[in-house]
Amino acid sequence: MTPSLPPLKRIAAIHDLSGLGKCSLTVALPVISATGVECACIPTAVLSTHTGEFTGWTLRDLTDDMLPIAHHWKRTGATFAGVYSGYLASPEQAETLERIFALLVGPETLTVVDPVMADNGSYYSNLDDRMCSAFRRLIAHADVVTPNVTEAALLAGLAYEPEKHSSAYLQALFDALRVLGPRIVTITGVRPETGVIGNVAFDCRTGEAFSCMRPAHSGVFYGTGDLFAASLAALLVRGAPLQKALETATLLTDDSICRSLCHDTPRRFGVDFEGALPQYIRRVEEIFA
Ligand code: PXL
Repeated sequence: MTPSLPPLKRIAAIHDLSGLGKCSLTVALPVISATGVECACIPTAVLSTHTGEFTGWTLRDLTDDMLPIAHHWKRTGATFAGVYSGYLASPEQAETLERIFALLVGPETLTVVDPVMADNGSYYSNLDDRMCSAFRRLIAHADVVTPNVTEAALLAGLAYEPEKHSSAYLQALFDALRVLGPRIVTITGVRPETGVIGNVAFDCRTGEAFSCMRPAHSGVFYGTGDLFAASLAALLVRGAPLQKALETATLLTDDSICRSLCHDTPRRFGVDFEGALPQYIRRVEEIFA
């Protein structure tokens, strides 16, 4: 049969595999696939659950396997339109990641670094300033970075603002982050006014700013940063314009939160993105129609 479709693009997703709790690879894999991009995975660690609101979780650090996986991939001749990294099991893994980037990133590869380390003003369990320093280094290799407000403040060395985020505050975060080297900075969980929450993006080359806001729901929703970053990475890899990618990734996140509220799913088990995927796929198809 003569091929009539363009070849599928491929992302290497480098993140932990938390078996239960719907975050990291267990959301990145379905969301990247639903965006029409192949998702190859390098797990940084295998955990029984994520580390928020669960106790007694198990963790197996996979540092020793990561580089051999990338070397094997390289030998197969596979190429990567995107490399997307998330949660690291240790700050030392950032060095392994730099070596993986050197192996897998070609001239056309989009690199997306989600500096997963903190939320709501504090570091996740077992993480500290050493992780922040490691991410500062890693971001020098990134085209796109996707911190939440807490992570952006830590990386920028600015105080975390728990309530409203003024445009002056967001500009200060962008100015500090652009110096670290990325081309696009997005910040998630931005609250410009009471009752409103959303995501913003800044193109460091043109100075253009973009935003997508939704009605806020109170409390913490685990895995939503991963959902957003995986969707944004896949949409940008497919060539979506930044504003469209921002909107589509934000709507997927918000729809998933709304569905969890409808199902009354206990927060620590993650958001119900599954039922939001059909509408998401329709939105993706419209972008590339
Ligand atoms: O969703 C972010 C995340 C990813 N991976 C692990 C986590 C968290 C947040 O708590 O614990 C293992």
